[in-house]
Amino acid sequence: MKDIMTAPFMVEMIRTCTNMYAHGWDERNGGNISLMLEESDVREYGDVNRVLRTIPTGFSAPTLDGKYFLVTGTGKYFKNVQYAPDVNLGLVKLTDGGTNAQLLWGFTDGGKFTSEFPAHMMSHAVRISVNPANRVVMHCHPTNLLAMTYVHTLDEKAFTRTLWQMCTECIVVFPDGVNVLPWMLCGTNEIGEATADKMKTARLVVWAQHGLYGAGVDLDEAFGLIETAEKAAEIYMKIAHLPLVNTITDDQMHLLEGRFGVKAREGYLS
Ligand code: 2HA
Ligand code: ZN
Repeated sequence: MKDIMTAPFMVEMIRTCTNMYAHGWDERNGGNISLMLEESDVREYGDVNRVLRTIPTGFSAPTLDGKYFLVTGTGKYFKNVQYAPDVNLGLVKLTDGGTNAQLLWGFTDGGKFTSEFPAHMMSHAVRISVNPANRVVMHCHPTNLLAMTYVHTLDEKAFTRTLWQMCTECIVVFPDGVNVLPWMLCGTNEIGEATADKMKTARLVVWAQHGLYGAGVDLDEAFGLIETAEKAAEIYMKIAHLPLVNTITDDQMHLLEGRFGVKAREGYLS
């Protein structure tokens, strides 16, 4: 049996939390990540073969029954994950139609998974139905995207088009665009359901005046999506108050679609 601290999924998770903190996206206990794993990913790590505790989830997610998730803990700081992964992270297996989570490793101080677990699990259920390879849901508080939700319309098409216009590669990285939720109370099943609904058509979902959700096939993809959208928002916040002299036109966007083999969200380009 191998030490779980050497597992590639653990190493990547710790590096990602550390990197997100370094980007300033996860102040204090802000942000949370869940990484879906299969039994085949975890079974060679001896530490995960017995149930330490069973934690009710407060929702049901039948399609995720039997899935394993490495997830950040509620109230835990991304800053600290690298120093005490076994306190700040947990490995759980969903059982009983997703209504219970068996803790197999981590949360050694008696803690539990993120308060945003419903939004994560409901989003996973939607994303694997769109793309069976999806494994990651990531939430954070990127500064410029958050700032943008105070000064830009929250209309999804307009929001997406603005981001696409800020950097040439945006339309290539997120041709599906960015969906937007108005301010809602976080940590609830309601925001979880609303987020999951938005995840049907895009891998990025903005929570106005709060932050961002990203989904991807691995930690790199989800991180890269957020990083690219945040870069675009940063440029927007630098130029929004200045006269706009140039932009990327829709004709140029169509050239990018052809060159990179992507298709922009239906109806978003003229
Ligand atoms: O986990 O970011 O949305 C802290 C949060 C809640
Ligand atoms: Zn948050």
